[in-house]
Amino acid sequence: MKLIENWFSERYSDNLQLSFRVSDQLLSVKTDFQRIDVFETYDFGKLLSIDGTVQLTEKDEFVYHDMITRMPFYYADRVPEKALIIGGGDGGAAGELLKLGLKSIRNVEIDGQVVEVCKKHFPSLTASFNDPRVKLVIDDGIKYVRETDERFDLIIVDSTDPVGPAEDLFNEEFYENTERILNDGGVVVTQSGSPFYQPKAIELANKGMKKSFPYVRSYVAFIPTYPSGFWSFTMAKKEEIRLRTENVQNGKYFNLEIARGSFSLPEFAKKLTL
Ligand code: AG3
Repeated sequence: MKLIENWFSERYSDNLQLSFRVSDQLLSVKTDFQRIDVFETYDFGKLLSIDGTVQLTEKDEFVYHDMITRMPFYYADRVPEKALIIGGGDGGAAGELLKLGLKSIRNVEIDGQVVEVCKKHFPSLTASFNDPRVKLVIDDGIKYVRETDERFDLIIVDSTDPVGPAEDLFNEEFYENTERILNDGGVVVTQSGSPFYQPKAIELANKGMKKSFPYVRSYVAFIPTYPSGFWSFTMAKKEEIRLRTENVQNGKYFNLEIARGSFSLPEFAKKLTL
């Protein structure tokens, strides 16, 4: 008989947390940048946590990865060919971009250990790194966008929350550099947190992007394992944000109604974007 129950909790504040009952802790490692843990949960499959915050679970990663790739893909003026991913060491975003037919994907992850951990525990996501169209670079994304001369049609910022190593991925200098290396008609997108619990993230993304881009909009998705289950992303363009509706491939979450409707924000969230 099992007497002890084990739980992993992401703490939102001193008074609130989301807990997953786990059957096993598969790994815990402290890297130069952060702490990485992998748990086997009962309800969501394997769960990857960084510094105590849920990054992905096997059961609901499809929502996040659909929405951080398909939205910018179909809101780019032309079919994107070349993409830059900042973060995304699990390979999930790169995998979705491969499905969409991207010709070249540069994935710049700061922490090589994230990639190693995910290769072991989430091999179906990291499989994208074996595709010759994907080039994985272990480097600081902030420095990378500052120094590169290459141009991209999509720039996807798949980062942790704006505290710790990812903080500077939400500032004006970073967005200014993304503007410089973004092809005309292209899209920059970032995850921008829970409008309810982390209003600062969506505010920072909107303020920062607006300094360099004339068109900026936030959209939302239902991600049950992230704080509040109501998550935002923010995209920026040099041109008007218009949907390409020809040959749209649905994802497991994304479809045309979602493409249009996910920009509909409740009033409290809309205020954070102004
Ligand atoms: N990166 C964004 C996760 C942010 C979650 N925040 C939190 N749980 N407080 C996801 C990585 C997936 N490629």
